[in-house]
Amino acid sequence: MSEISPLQKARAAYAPKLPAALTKGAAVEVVEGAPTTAVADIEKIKAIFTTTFGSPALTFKAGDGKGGKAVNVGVILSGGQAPGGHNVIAGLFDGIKSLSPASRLYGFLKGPDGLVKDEYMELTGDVIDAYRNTGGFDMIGSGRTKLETDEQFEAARKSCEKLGITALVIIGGDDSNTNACMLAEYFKSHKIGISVTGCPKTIDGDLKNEWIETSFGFDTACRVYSELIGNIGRDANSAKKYWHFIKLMGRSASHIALECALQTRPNIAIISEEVAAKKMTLGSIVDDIVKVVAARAANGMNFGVALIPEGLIEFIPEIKALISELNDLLAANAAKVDAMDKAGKVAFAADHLSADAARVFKSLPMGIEMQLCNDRDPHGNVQVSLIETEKMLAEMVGAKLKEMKAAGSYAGKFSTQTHFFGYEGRCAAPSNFDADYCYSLGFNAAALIGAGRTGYMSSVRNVTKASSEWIAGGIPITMMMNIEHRHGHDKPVIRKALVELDGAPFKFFAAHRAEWAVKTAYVYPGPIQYFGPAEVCDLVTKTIELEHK
Ligand code: FBP
Repeated sequence: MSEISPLQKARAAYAPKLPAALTKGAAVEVVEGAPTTAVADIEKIKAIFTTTFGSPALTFKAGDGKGGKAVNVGVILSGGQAPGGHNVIAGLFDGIKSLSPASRLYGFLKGPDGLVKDEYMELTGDVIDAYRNTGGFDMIGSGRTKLETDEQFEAARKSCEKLGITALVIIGGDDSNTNACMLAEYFKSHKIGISVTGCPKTIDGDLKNEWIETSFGFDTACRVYSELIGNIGRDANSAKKYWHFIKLMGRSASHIALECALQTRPNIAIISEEVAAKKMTLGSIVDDIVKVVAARAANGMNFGVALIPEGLIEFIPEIKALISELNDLLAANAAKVDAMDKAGKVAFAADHLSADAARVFKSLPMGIEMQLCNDRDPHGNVQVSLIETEKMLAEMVGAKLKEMKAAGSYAGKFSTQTHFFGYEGRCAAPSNFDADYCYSLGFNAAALIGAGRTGYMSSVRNVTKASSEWIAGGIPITMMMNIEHRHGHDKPVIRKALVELDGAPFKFFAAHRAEWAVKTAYVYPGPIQYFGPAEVCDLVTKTIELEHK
C-alpha cells in the first residue's frame, strides 16, 4: 500500500462502537416480531415475492458468546460512493470471524458486474486492516449495473457456488436493495442455498423509513459540504461582494440541501419537494431569490449564500413537462436533428415545441437551451444531472435585477460565484457516526447470516442515543416496497423517501428561513473532528436530531 497520511494512520486505530446486542459476537439471540406486509400494493408485492414476503421483523439480543458455524460470504458495493462503505465490510468481516475464525469473505469487484462476471478477491485480515475507518469504495470498487435478470441471477449463483459462498451482502441504495430482494427471492424460490442481505447506503439520504433511520454516508457527506458552505459564508461575509450559488448533490430528494441549510443557515435554500408541492414555476423561484437579494442590498449587504438541490429542475412542473416534450420531439426527429449544429437544434426545438413548452424554453438562458438540446444520454434523453442549475439561476436572477435597476426599483450590486459540491463529500473519511453506524451495519449483517435469514436489510436503530442503546436487527426488504410505474412497466421498488414538508426538519427550516434570508446568520461548522470531546466528535445530523425530538 502507498504512504498513508498521519490522520489516516491515527484513524486506523479507531475502534468503532457496536450496539450492545452485538458486543458478544454475531451469534445473537433472535427475537421475531409479527409477520410483515408492504408499504402499499400488498397483494401485488406478495404475488411477486412468494417465498420471502411476510417474514417477521427481527431484533437481536446478545448471544452467549459461543460463536456459530463457519460461513463463506460474498460482498458487493453497488452505486455511488458513500463514506463508511469500508467499515461495513470491516464489520462484516469481524462479524463472520466471530461466528467462526474459519469463515471467509470475498469481495466481488466493481459492483454487481464482479458477481456476474466472477471477478473477486479474498478479503483477508491484512486487506481489511488497511481500509478500516477510511472513506471511498476503492477496496473492491463499485458499479451501477442492475442485477435484475434471471441470467444474471444464474451467473451470480455460479460465482458463489464456486467459492462455497452461502451468503451475499449487497451494500447499496434503494434500487440495489430492491434488486438484492429480487435475488433473495430467486435463490429461495429455486431452493438455492445462498442468503442475501442488504445494507442501506447513499449520501442522498433517501433510503430511510420507520425501520431504517438513515442511510450511511449522509452524515459525513453533509458535514463535508457544510464545512465548505460555512467557509464560503465566511468568505462572503468578509469580502461582502459576492452572492454564492451552490448546487448540492442528491439526485432527486433534497435531504442534503436541507441538512446543510440546517447546519449552516444560508440566506436561501431551495427545497425541491416544496417547489413541486406548491407547483412553483421557474419564474417564481427566480422572483423569490430576487426578493432576498434586493432586501439584503437595501440593508447594504450585496452578498449572500444560496443552496440549490441537484434534482431541482425535475421538480419544477413546467420544466418537467418541457423536458418530457423535448425528449419526445428530439427522439422523433433524431436523424434530422443530429445533422444540425448546436444553434440549429435550439431553433428547431423552439419552433416545434407546444406553445407552453416553447414559452418556458425561451425563458431559459441560452447556455441552458443548448445543454437541453445537446447533452443527451445514449437513449436520447436530457441529462438532467448535468444541467448547471446554479449558473442558470444566477444568470436569471442577474437579468431580473438588471431590469429592476433600469426601472429604479433596485440599487444594489450583484456579482456571483457558482459551485457544485458532490464528489467532494462522497469519499471522505467517515465521521465517528458513520464509522460506528457502518461497522455496526456490517457486523449486524453477519448476525443475520448467522441466523440463517434472507431478504432482510441490516437495521440499526435508535441512533440518536449512545451506541450501547442502538437496536440491532433485520427488516424484510419486501416490507419497504410498493409498486411504481417505471420505464413503461409496473415494478416492485423500495419507496424512496423524499423530504416531508410536514416533517420536523423542514418545519424548523421553514420557521427560520425568513430571518436567515435577511440577516447574516451563518453558522460555520468547520471540518469533521475525529479526536476530541464528544460534543464535537460524536454528533448526529440535524435531520435525525429533529426527526427524533
Ligand atoms: P447512489 O444513489 O448510488 O448512492 O448515488 C447517489 C449520487 O451520489 C447522487 O447524489 C448523484 O446524483 C449521483 O450519485 C452521481 O452519480 P455518478 O457517480 O454516476 O456521477
